[in-house]
Amino acid sequence: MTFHVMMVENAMTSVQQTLIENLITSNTNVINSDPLRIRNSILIDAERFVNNNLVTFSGDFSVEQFPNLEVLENNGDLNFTASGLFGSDRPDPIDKISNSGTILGSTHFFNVGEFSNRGLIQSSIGRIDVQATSVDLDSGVLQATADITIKADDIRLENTIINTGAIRLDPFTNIERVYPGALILDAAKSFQDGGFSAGNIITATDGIHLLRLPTTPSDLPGTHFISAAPRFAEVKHSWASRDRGSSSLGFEDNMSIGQFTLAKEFDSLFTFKSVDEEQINAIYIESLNFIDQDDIDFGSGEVSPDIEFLTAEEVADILNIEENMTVYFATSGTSPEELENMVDGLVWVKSYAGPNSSKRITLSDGSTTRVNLSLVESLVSDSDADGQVNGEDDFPFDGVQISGITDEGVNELGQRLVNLTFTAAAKTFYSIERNVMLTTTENQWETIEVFNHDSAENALVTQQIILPDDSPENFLRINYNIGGGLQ
Ligand SMILES: [Ca+2]
Ligand SMILES: [Ca+2]
Repeated sequence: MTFHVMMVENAMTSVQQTLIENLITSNTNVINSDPLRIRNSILIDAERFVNNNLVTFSGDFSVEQFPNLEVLENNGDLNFTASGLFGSDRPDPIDKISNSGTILGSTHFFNVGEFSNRGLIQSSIGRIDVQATSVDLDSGVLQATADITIKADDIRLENTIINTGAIRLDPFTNIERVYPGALILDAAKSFQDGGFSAGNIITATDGIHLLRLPTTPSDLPGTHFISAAPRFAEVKHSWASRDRGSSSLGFEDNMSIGQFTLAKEFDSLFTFKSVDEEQINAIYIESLNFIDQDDIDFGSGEVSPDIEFLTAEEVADILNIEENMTVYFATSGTSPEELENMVDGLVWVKSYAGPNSSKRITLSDGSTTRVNLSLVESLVSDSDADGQVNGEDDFPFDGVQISGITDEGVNELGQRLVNLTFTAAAKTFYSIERNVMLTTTENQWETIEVFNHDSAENALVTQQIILPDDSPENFLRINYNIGGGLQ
């Protein structure tokens, strides 16, 4: 006897997941578009494996399950309970891994030619180690409960999130527990971050390291690094940038950073050091901030709106910059003048006015210019030396007022000497310029003397200049760099 069943309205849903005992496939290309829950063993003997749905199994992802894998494309969920050994357990790397879905395991080791992650790769217990020729993390998320190492010829970030280590609430004690994770970055040839608006958020609970300058160095203006330190713990940072002094040149093709936030816990210590003891290094940060860990969401990098930045005294307690390392910054929520005074190795580059660190202001002649944000808002610096600090001065960058000019006669070489007296601002570089006819154009002003007022105080100074020839008329003016420095 035979029954025929006719479905009039097909609205059936499955109520029980199907478990597969053993899965064995063998083909050059294997493409999965079904949910595969594997209970016992999986063997995918393919050169190219594409997962568009769900594959879940126990144990490792290793050469035993994927003996001939050259290309892995994951667009779905790839979950396993133990380690992901992606090419790291065999002599040759896997040619290409591209993930736009989710890869979950306890820990991951990648040894790959071309590695790209637009999805999520997460390790629930251990580290993530990526060794590849090229690493593209555009729109991808990497999350590890321990260290993350990315070592490649070329690294590219854009709209990328990397969470190294974790801070989680312990459900039993209701106390936040920190899982330490150090981030190690090592790009041999190039390291790009997608530019100023790239929106990369990179967090770590056990320090951040850049092991070398790539052979084609660039900068990371669109990347926000957030370093959190556990209670009573020291976290170490090293960075391979060249030390170019307090100059905006330090921010050009030198792996400079858009934002760096240090988030402290009770009695934590942040140490910055050079990559090794043989070299002198630096790190250039546009916006460097010091906060309490409670004021930041560690995973997303979101800062509480009513944040209070640490005082310079508090920063001095948590920051340790070693001998052959200098931390340069352009702007900070903590007073830069006080930071410079209180922490050795911390230097404010007030001459730098980058996208994260500047403000467009109008000068008294109506023209506009971009100026370092902390300098404009400073309640300590008086850049035009008119007696009003910048933060309270409607026009903080007025011209130099010359209060005295005297003819000092002729020297033994027959050159005329002139003394100029003016109020010089602290740590500011001046150029004294001459023109022989006022009707001439701007480019006929010539610099005849440069003068660096290196004192930390504004002061009345007298500078003697030598006129270079016996021109019957001499017009003199004094210019200074807004920002004070040479650049
Ligand atoms: Ca002023
Ligand atoms: Ca003024």
